[in-house]
Amino acid sequence: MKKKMIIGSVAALLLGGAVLTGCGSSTTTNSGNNQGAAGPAKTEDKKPTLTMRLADTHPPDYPTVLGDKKFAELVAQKSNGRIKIDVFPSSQLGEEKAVVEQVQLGAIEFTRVSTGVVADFSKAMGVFSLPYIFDNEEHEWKFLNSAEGNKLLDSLSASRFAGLAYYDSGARHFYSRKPITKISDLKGQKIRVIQNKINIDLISALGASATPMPYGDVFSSLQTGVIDAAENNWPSFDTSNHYTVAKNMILDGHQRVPEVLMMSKVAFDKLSDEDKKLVKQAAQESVQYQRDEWKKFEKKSEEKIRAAGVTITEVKDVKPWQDAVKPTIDKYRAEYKDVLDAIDKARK
Ligand code: GTR
Repeated sequence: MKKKMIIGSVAALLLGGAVLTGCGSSTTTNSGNNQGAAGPAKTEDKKPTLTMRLADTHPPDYPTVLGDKKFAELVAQKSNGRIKIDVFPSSQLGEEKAVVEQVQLGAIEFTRVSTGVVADFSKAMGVFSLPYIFDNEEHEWKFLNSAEGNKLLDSLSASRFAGLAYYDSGARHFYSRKPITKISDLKGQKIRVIQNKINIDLISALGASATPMPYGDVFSSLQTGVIDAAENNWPSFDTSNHYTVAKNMILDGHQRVPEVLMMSKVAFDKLSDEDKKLVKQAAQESVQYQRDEWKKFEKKSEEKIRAAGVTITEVKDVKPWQDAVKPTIDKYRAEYKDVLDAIDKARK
């Protein structure tokens, strides 16, 4: 009886072993982990063996956060639930600059952030803060999707980040507590900008004074008059509630500063080659979804802000604006020559 049981157990063990071996060989993308090996089981049935965090400053329904969530979903799917990415919206993990520092150290694995913020960490990313380098969305994305655009994304590794994908962020416009219907109205105004030296030069070129500060401090600073003005795209102007205190906007579109989805290089280097590919691919596949959500949200934000009675001045001719900020371009032209040439090339 006893002997029979032992034989039975050995047979079960062998059988189990055979099943496991079979599974292992069919899941080479699983980095030797047998989870997710049993065919098309549901992602949520699997226990993750790697959980990472992704920080975003925007609220849960904002198009960048929707992109982040799509990315996390794709990573879970592609890894059969083995890799889990928890998205933390609404600056839960801190203001952007502090988060980027944490990402650089590997304490936070991912962030979606403006390339305007990253410019303070990677000089190459500063190019996107230069004014009027893109004519429109099409021109911008033609460059971002080009070999040169991808090279720029890869260059983040020199600053200890792994650049995964660009996300859309539309165009940025000025808005103020004071009337602004022409360039000269900006003279003398204290304007909040994302901290980087190009932004500071840009504001000086307009005869105004730049006040860099974290995004989360802008609302109260506008409300109390610590600053007169700020600048951003429609969705941020909307969700930050800045439009309730800065009721004048001018559609000058001085910058198109793409967002970037990036990973800590410390965390990236710990992944197997297959997982590195999987993560990069998931990020790239989330881009179209983010861009579609961006378009819808941008339209809704514009409608909401117009309906709220904000005074909005259209800019029919951007030439005088381009002329006014030309000193900024001139100052940085040599530094960014190659990439500016590639951006010009993408126009044709
Ligand atoms: C937004 C961007 C944020 C943040 C913000 C800012 O457009 O999506 O990541 O950088 O601008 O002005 O600080």
